[in-house]
Amino acid sequence: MLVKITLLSALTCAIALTGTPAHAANHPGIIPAPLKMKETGGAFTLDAQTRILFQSGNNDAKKTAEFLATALRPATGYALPVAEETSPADRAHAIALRIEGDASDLKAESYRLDANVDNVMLTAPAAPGLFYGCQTLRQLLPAAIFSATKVEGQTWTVPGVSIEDAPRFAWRGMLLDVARHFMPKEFVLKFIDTIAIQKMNRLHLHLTDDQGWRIEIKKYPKLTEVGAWRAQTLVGRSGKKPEQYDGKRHGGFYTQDDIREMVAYAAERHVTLMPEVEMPGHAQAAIAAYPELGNLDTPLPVKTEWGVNPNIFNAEESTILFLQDVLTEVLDLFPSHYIHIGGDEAVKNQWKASKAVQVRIAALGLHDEEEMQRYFVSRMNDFLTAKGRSLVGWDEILDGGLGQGPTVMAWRGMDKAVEAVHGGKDVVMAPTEFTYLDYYQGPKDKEPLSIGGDVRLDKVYSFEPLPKALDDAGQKRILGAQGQLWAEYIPTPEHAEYMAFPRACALAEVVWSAKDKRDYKDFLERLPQHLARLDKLGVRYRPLTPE
Ligand code: TNX
Repeated sequence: MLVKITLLSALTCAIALTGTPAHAANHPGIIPAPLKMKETGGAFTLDAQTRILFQSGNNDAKKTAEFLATALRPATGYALPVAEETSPADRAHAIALRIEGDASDLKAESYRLDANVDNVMLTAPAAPGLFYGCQTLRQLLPAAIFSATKVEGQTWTVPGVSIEDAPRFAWRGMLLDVARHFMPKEFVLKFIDTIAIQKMNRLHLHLTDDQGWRIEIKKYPKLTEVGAWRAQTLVGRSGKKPEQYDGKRHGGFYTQDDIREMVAYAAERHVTLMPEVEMPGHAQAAIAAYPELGNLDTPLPVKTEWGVNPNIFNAEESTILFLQDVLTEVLDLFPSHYIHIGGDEAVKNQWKASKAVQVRIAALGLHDEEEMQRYFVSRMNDFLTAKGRSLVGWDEILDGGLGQGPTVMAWRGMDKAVEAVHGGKDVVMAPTEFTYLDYYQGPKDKEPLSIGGDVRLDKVYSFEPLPKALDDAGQKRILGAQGQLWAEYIPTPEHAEYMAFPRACALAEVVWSAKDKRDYKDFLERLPQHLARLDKLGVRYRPLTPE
């Protein structure tokens, strides 16, 4: 019996071994692909004696060493003490972290990693780079290192490598729409963790929309008492008649303490949380809470269906001041230099029909409703600039002729990015065609209901963020790119992960890896190893399908 079992396991083992292509086992599947990587032979083995050293007197190195130890302890079960390096001799059988070199611009995020039989050396000019070096080190270990509980019988080897790495773009982001469907704080933390593993550094939180207001504002409590809850939600696709609703109250919001916790958690992972407070459109939840912010005499409920919406903020001075009060609290919570004020899809019919708005347009000496929106945005721009922050808006803020200063998020196409740069603005690329991760990622009849479109993994991977129409100086104004997880048809965290991954893995490589390092075939060979990591993290990604 014993013999039989042994034979059987030997057989299973052999099948498992031959099932893995030889090169995959020793070709570390790092995502995003590093700038330069040389396999140098041999391997470092992490064991019960391994120490994590930080450069003497350097607090950034110490903090990063502690992050690394915390990341490596659960799966290994080792103590991995963090200690100050007193002499180079300490490095024997250790992982040693040092901060040195030129930290200007993108170099602050660069790092160098050398692993050999004796030790692992991680050096970077600044804390972010050192952190990314740690992320690469985690990926060089077996995928089981991402397990939350102790893994028995695993040898923790790091292949001998010499890696030099740095990002291509400074803005490597994801947008999470928590307004259409509220996502619990715990999920947001997990999402931050997952994108940080891929060296992404921005999470754009879409906090307010027609269907929900998700951030506590102390001065205006009804924004969440009323605005965070909708009576029910449309079932199925928008526009399908007869409309059907689920009859279930939906909502939720983050308290200011929740926000502080998320911001701090993200900061430890070198992720900046950028808040978005939408104006003047996508405002119905706020108007439901405070009807005086709207254009109609009749009260409005928090919206229960999807789509572009005529109910926008009015243009009164009191409304502008209300929103500046909101931003004051938002600025206290979010240290992000960039603050997003939306600006998209503001249908102007109510402004056209409103006597009060027309009076205001005339009094301000403006020509039309587009100029009114420009005025609205420029008031927010002045406000944010005075506070040392910078306004970001969707590319509609270009309509009506806004001056220099704000940063434009180009979603309606590459042309919008070119127009913005020619108008003297910095741009974050977010085109629907490549970065809308709420769009279908496979054949429509095989995928869960989604808003539409078709943005498959290869499409995301093929995205080139620098528009050809720009010269070198113009291309420097492209800060980077981000993926959009609009959540009309994403009701749960599980579904959000299904839509985000693996497409966000492809996007991470688009924004981090050098253009000449991008190779879709090679990415697909590395991807299964990365998905094995996501498995250990409990990320419910969309499995790869042969298509
Ligand atoms: C357009 S992108 C929107 C969002 C929707 C999204 C759905 C943008 C600035 N506005 O409000 O959620 O399409 O794909």
